[in-house]
Amino acid sequence: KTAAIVGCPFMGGQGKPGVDKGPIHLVEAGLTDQLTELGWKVKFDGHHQFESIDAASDPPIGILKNPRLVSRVCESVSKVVGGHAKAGELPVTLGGDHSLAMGTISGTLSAHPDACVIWIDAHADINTPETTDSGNIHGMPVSFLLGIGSKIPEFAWVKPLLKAERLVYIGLRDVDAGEKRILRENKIKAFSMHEVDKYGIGKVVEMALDHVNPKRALPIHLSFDVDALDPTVTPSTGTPVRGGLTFREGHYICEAIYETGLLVALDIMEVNPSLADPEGVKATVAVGCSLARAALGETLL
Ligand code: DIR
Ligand code: MN
Ligand code: MN
Ligand code: MN
Repeated sequence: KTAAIVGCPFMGGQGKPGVDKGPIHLVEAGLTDQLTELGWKVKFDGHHQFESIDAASDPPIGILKNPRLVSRVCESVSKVVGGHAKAGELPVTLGGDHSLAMGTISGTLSAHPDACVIWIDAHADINTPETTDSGNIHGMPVSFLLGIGSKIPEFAWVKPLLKAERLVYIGLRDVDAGEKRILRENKIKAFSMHEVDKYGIGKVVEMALDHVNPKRALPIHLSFDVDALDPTVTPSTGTPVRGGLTFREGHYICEAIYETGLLVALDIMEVNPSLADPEGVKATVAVGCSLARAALGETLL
């Protein structure tokens, strides 16, 4: 079994500098060796170098910021992740901002068309060009993958390969009004923090899997935004929201998905080492690594 680390030092999907340093910190904290310890053959050939586009050549489209840059970067990430997946390797993509998931999930679906997506986040990241208030594309990748919202020619490479019934969320607590309407209209299953409180994380993960993967037969792409966890656990992230998952709830999700034996791709996103104090940065990076280890088979006993 081989894991391929795809380091993506990218911040163009949002406005806070530093998130592009997330993957560098995760690797420097020893992630590759940690996964090797777990019995994986780990491939890491350096962080991906993305072409840059100067701001003058990349004016907003509507209010979408850095649209051409985000599109080109995600297209190249899609090819890299798809290539690893087709080679039978497990891509572990390190962000970088969550717009990258447009690329990682496109890549996964190119290799595993029947894959389902489990999206762990405080946010739904499902705004469309019509509903976005911020213009930050990290709040929009899911709508592009589903093919909802107006089509932007610059993103023509993104194929609407994800079906609404193959997507489930856990951890939501900061969902825009337009996003709530999209979730409702498309009957997308979401377990917010309210459901985590009500049922407990064990039951929520079971219900989430029952929804997207009833026979436990489909490949799983796990896209984990570290802001799903409470800001006391992962303070170094761009859009922290109080009332999040505990340390154990976050790790439980990863452990339970590993136990299915169906994981084919993992994203660890939105670690921003420029935010929070040094202890907070260290804690956040350590949690990014331990979530990845849990998803790749680390157990408590
Ligand atoms: C907000 C925030 N819904 C937006 N989204 C974030 O900008 O669309 N996603 N922070 O991670
Ligand atoms: Mn590579
Ligand atoms: Mn996100
Ligand atoms: Mn988020």
